[in-house]
Amino acid sequence: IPYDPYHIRSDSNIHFDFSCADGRNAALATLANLGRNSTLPAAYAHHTNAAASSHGYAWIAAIPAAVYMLQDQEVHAAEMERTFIAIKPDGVQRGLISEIVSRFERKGYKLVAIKLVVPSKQFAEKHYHDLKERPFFSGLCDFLSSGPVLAMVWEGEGVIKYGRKLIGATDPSKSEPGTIRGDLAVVVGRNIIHGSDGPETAKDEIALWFQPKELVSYTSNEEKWIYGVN
Ligand code: IDP
Ligand code: MG
Repeated sequence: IPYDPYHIRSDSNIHFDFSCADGRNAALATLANLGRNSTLPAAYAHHTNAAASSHGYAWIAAIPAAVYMLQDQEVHAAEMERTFIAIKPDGVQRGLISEIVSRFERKGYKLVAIKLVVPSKQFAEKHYHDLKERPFFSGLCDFLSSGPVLAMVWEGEGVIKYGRKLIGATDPSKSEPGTIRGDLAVVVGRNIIHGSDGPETAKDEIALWFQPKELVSYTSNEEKWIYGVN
């Protein structure tokens, strides 16, 4: 399976890979087999309950709900995106890890990878390759590699764009109050946090900082309360 950070991976330690259409088909096939002579549409119907118990298969009554849950999860997983967020050495040294992590958590995003690393300067140059023509490039890379960085991947609907909103403008003197930089930083050279600025950079940065197996796909208990349409 090619690496794609936008998809829940099938090699994770959870039981179902809801993003995979094959997974659903396999589940439906299994349900059809379990229902023996009953057709699949009958398994969907809410009132299989009576039919099921008259054949001594009361447990089949649980199947329709399971089918609906599978479908919901699958639709949902298709809309999920992931972004790379890093707390830079200034944020780590200032003890702002829990403050920053909690803002993403409380919003309703899901943490799918996290590690504390001291990147080399060469690695920092790769991360900031877009900025290599800028006068501050070398100093910026020196700084990023000067100490521990908390590297994370967060997942959620619209997390790339809204993650940038939570972070605030690049220059903290212009960041709105209420944003991470607006509330917790003062100058552009020490703006404490990095966030991917679009789908392509998110994909590249996640691949640069994390191995695919470090991304953990799981269903959070809260998801059914964070997402939904009425
Ligand atoms: P971003 O972090 O908001 O995406 P970028 O323009 O991608 O902003 O710049 C990357 C990082 O480079 C910034 O977060 C900041 O640490 C640093 N930086 C940007 N502009 C300046 C500058 O004018 N002087 C010094 N450092 C800068
Ligand atoms: Mg940037």
